[in-house]
Parts: sequence; structure tokens; C-alpha cells
Amino acid sequence: MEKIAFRMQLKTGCLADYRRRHDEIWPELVEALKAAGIRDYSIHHDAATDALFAVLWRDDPHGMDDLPSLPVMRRWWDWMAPLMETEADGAPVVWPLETVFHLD
Ligand code: RM4
Repeated sequence: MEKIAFRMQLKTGCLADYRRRHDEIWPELVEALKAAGIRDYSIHHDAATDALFAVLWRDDPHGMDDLPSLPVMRRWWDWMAPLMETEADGAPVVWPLETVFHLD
């Protein structure tokens, strides 16, 4: 297992919708994320900047690289696109975060 962190960007005024949609996350998407080897996935909101900080554990090897080709992932990204900064294809913009401290 390895832990990774990354940043995404919420659009202004979209926090309530973003939270509600994640509260009601589709079971088939949860299945797909777990099948890709993702565990203990949390997303944290910075009220000052609307940055979203995601932290997750993933299996080694993992299937995260295949997620963009899954129809359920694409449908979710299309559903979330009005709320987030996205690439041209609708996937959220993801900025990797480097670990600079870790207390075990
Ligand atoms: C986020 C974004 C991510 C997805 C999570 C569940 O808003 O779409 O790509 O992994 O939802």
C-alpha cells in the first residue's frame, strides 16, 4: 500500500453541491474505486481558496491509471464538471502533492 495526496479545485459557491453529491456517491463508482485498489480516500476543503485536498491509500499494484477509461468514472466526472476546474475532457485538474513531513 502507498499513500498519495493531490489537490483539485472547487468552483466558487459549489461546496454544498459538491458535498451533497459525495454524500450520495454512486455505489457503482465506489465499487470501481475499490476495484482499482483505493482505500481510505478522503477529500478536504480549504474555505480560503476552495482548494480540495485528497488523500488516499492504494494497493501496489493499483488500477488507478485505468479509471479514466471506465464509463462510470466518465459519467461521474461529467456530473462533477460544473463544480470543479477540469481538463478539456472533463476530468478534474489534479495537482500532485509532495509529502514533506510524515509522523508514523
Ligand atoms: C471527486 C473527483 C475525483 C473522484 C472523487 C470521488 O470529486 O471526481 O476524481 O475520485 O470525486
